Amino acid sequence: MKRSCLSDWIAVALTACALAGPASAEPDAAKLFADNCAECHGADRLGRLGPALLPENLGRLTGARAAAVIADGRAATQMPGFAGKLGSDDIAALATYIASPLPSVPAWGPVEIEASRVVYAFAPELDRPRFDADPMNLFVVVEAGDHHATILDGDRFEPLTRFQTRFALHGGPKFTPDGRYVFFMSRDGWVSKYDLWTLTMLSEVRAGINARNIAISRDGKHIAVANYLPHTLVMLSTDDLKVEKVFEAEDRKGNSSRVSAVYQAPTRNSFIAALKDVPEIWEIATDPNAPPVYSGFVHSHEKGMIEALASSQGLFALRRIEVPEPLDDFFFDPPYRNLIGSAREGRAIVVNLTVGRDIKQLDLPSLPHLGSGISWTLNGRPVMATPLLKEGKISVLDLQDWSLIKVIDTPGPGYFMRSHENTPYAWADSMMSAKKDTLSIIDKRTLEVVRSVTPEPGKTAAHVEFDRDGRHALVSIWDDRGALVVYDAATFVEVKRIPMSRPSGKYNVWNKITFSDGTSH
Ligand code: DHE
Repeated sequence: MKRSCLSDWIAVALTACALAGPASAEPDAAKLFADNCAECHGADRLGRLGPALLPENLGRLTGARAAAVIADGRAATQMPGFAGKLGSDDIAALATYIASPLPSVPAWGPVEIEASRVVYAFAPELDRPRFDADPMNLFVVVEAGDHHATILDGDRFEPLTRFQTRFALHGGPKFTPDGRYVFFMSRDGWVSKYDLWTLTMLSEVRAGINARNIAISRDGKHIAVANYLPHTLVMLSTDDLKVEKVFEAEDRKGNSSRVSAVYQAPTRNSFIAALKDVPEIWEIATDPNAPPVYSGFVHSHEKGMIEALASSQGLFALRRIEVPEPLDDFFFDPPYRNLIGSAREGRAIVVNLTVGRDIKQLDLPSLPHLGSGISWTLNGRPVMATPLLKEGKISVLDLQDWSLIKVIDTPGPGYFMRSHENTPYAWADSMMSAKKDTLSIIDKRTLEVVRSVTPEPGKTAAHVEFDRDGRHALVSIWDDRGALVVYDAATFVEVKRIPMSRPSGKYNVWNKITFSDGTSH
């Protein structure tokens, strides 16, 4: 009986199979990952030799783009192509798998951060650099194409060295106040300390799983790391990258949040961070004798009243400022008295840091990219200009009454703006448009576009940085076979072209450590 039942079942199953045609099993993406990817990218997808493969870290590298990298590999990296080994269904399944979020965010606290430390070298005591170029006029150039950085002599425009970085550096590297050390951050949360005087990588720690940006304190002793994953703001010692404190990013009711960005406010001796998912900004004292404001008052929107703040004073004392809505990125006025932050749908919110509350809401024509704002003085009044991310426009705002002075038209939406105290011009790109190859040069006195330059027709031109005295503007041709193009900042004539692999940002030591008005801070 038993046997006949079983044979009946087999017969039914075989018939069903025959009717359905050949079996078409779904690829087992988890197994494919374990067999082919885990060795380099980690069984947990958090990265090992290769980068983390998480949606937060991959950014726009998803879908067909991710499948193409899996199939063909990545030039100039250790990522091989899998097209010869895996079929297109397997590759598509892997692309989908790495774009799916992890079921839970793994712990990444002080223990994990400390365990990640890599020490390559110790910095020797030196009076001067081991080269004869001006250490104050060096450029650090991030080459995103093959994940390298070049250190460039800013007088001769000759590379001093070029070295491999962590995968996908993002945001501005930050310099110690003496200009000797520079800190890089990768989207995977690695913070790397590099000695510019000996041209040596010193040490690295992984401060998060997906990081946003870093800031350095006024005294150069502390680094703050803003993380998306996990929801933390991490304080590291710049000396040896040891963990000093990990703040869980949550509002006073305990709602957890990503950290949008963190910057140094030098005149306040503090870090200011915006939280992405809750309407709060934080001020964190980097002065062991933090001023009384930290035990002062903060405005509470919820309670509609001024509320006493029960916070301790001293190093890393936290001051919470409630804002009407979460801020994505922000910009300070030159005295660091106010910040202007971008909220949803093109709204910008001005927060006065002295009184600790918002004082103005502005409706800008479309989403402002405030992190790229620059400031200068126009007819005796401080002004700022910021590109808009969705329209070919630049908004110019009066920083005293926050009125919109002018909207300057450019050929298309752009991302970055730059100027320098010693030039009357500001340079802006249109990198997110059909005119991605063209930069607009704006006269800061008349607010008119006076020239445009196209370093290489058809190739994206973006991110400008000036040399120390503002005589040259360096522009990236954002292509795997790109270049850094040096222009005379007065005549707009090309002076030199240095081949590079998708150079993205470039950062001049002097402009950064002096907080030049024309550059990002
Ligand atoms: Fe950036 C800076 C956020 C996408 C290249 N970018 C920054 C900073 C923030 C930020 C908060 C300021 C860091 C600092 O200076 O400390 N960037 C974001 C985003 O939210 C966004 C839109 C989405 C994301 O994927 O993170 C984003 N950024 C990009 C890119 O797609 C760019 C063009 C290419 C890339 O490398 O990823 C890009 N971002 C840059 C660069 C800077 C930057 C080159 C440094 C600018 C500077 O001059 O300081």
